[in-house]
Amino acid sequence: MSTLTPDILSVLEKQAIELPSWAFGNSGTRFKVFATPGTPRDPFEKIADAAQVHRYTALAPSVALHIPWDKVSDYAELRKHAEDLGVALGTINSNTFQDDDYKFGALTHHDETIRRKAIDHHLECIDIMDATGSRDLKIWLAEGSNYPGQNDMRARQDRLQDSLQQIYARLTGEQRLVLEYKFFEPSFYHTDVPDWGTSYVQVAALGERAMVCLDTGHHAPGTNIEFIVMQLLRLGKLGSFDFNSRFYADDDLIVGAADPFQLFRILTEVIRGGGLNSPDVAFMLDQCHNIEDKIPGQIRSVLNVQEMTARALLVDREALDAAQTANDVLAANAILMDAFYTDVRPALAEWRESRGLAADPMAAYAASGYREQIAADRVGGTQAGWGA
Ligand code: LRH
Ligand code: MN
Ligand code: MN
Repeated sequence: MSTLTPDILSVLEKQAIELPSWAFGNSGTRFKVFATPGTPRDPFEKIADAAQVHRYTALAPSVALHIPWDKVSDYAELRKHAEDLGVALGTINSNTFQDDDYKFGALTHHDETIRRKAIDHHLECIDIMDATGSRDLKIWLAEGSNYPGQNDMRARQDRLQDSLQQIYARLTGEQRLVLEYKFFEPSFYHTDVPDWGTSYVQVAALGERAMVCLDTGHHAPGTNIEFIVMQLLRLGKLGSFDFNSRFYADDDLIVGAADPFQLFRILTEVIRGGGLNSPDVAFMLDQCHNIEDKIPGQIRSVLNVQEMTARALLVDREALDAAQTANDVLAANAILMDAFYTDVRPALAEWRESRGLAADPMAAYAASGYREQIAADRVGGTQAGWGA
């Protein structure tokens, strides 16, 4: 355990990463959805699979739900099922992107009947939060336009604010609203919440319990995401992350797979801004496993976040401050790179064992027989929701 000090390990011990229920369903592209044997057939089975990830990593104590993908008749029963398996129900994600009525907008729609329906969907999500004990309502809007002149962009911002105010007013106690931005897709010309600035403007006008959600896959290529992280933390408005990684667009690949260095840089800013293990900043995954097995895909993902967090915790802050103050460009850069290039995997494996966990969670899961069991037990597993 040479590289990781007791101080660093005690920070790592508190790390919690929320899993998305939809990562356990079959998903794919618009070209093909490949089925995986053993795919869950309902939300109860998705939660059972998520609990496996927590069992082998101690990193994933909660599961986010997507409504209506995870609609059940009794949310108290679902909550009890989760708790019996050692996990909690987390963020509730609304969904206004798969209903014909929302073709031209939902919370921004000029037709008051449709806008009302979209607001009511969010109020129903908050009812669900009351039953599940969830704190956060996460809103991502697929709204926008494809052609210049198609819509009055400004009027849509005004209607969005009005809709969000009605939703925000229904929150009680510790509940929060987090608004996720995405620069394009499914709309291609304009998106109503395309960037962190728009999300910030919209949530700042609501109040303290409204925050921004940063999905790492939702930026133009080359965007300095860690700068956005820094700024939102500085403003006290970074509510949550949707972690994933991408090569080209919103690929939803395993976090840290495409660009581990970017993940390291993001986590370095999270630590710098006091966002690590802070109750204000929820760490979530938002991923799909199109061709790989889902449970190991999620295990790999949370381990990637843990590894890059450990490396970011190794940054010698004092030395870095001194180098920055001295305008020693190369020394400052070298201090960061020293931490990034430190292989923490052996130390983490040793630490896991010392806590009664398997040194290699991937291997332990593979040897457990769970995969074979669910493949035999479950027939006709569900799609995650995309195109469903
Ligand atoms: C949109 C998004 C959003 C949805 C999820 C399934 O691209 O990132 O968070 O809820 O994907
Ligand atoms: Mn997302
Ligand atoms: Mn996305």
